[in-house]
Amino acid sequence: MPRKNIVILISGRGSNMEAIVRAAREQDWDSACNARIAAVISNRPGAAGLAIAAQHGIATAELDHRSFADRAAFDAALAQLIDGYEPTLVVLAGFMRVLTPGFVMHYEGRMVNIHPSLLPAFTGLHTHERALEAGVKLHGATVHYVTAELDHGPIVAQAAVPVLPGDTPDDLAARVLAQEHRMYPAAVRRIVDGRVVLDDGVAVHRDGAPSVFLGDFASH
Ligand code: NHR
Ligand code: GAR
Repeated sequence: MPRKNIVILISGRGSNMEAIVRAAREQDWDSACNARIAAVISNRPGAAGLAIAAQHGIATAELDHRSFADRAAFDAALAQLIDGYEPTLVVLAGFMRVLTPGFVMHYEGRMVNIHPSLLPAFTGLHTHERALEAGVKLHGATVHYVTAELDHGPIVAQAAVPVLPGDTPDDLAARVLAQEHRMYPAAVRRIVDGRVVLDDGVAVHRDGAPSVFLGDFASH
């Protein structure tokens, strides 16, 4: 069977990408599920995550969205770059550009994102700040398939954390991020293993594998 290639798209720090790369190495995805991280691509030149990926010996590429006339032109070039790696799965990890419907359709059922909220609450940007303003007591992150409608695709897994009195957006973001780093590698592996299937717009875990991740609630 041909090797399953995972292509990760980032825009910045790349800590979720790094968590996936580390899990792939520690769990030997190469032998365990015939999968490898084929490339890490950033739309922002010099993104910190690119250096991390390179240190792990992974192919990297930069595609600056500012050098393209419009979103469609950027997305066409991005798809060409990605398809050079013959991806089984495209993973958005802190990727900050909205993707056009044509691009999304091309990767339908084989592209996932991690969004820093418990969807369907708080789609879009500045989620931690908005969660604090809304006074929610639970917050978290969601792994979902990417569809044309922003942050609305089928939900693969969710991680919940408590919101604590006095939290700043940064405090909350850090608590959520720790759970993202547990959840995203596990979710990607399950998808690559074929253990997640889409049934009428709902992601179903075939072996009952956990799709819920909980932060530390012990003291709250
Ligand atoms: N594209 C589609 N079609 N559907 C989704 O669900 C997508 C997507 C592209 C990215 C990630 C998403 C998130 O998890 C994601 C999901 C960027 C923006 C945004 O408004 C919104 C949501 C997400 C990512 N970006 C600005 C833009 O004009 C730029 C902001 C910036 O550069 O800082 O593209 O939250
Ligand atoms: C993560 O919290 C991710 O959920 C969020 O940005 C952070 C990226 O961190 N994604 C979005 O906000 C997408 N709009 P990372 O680059 O260290 O993985």
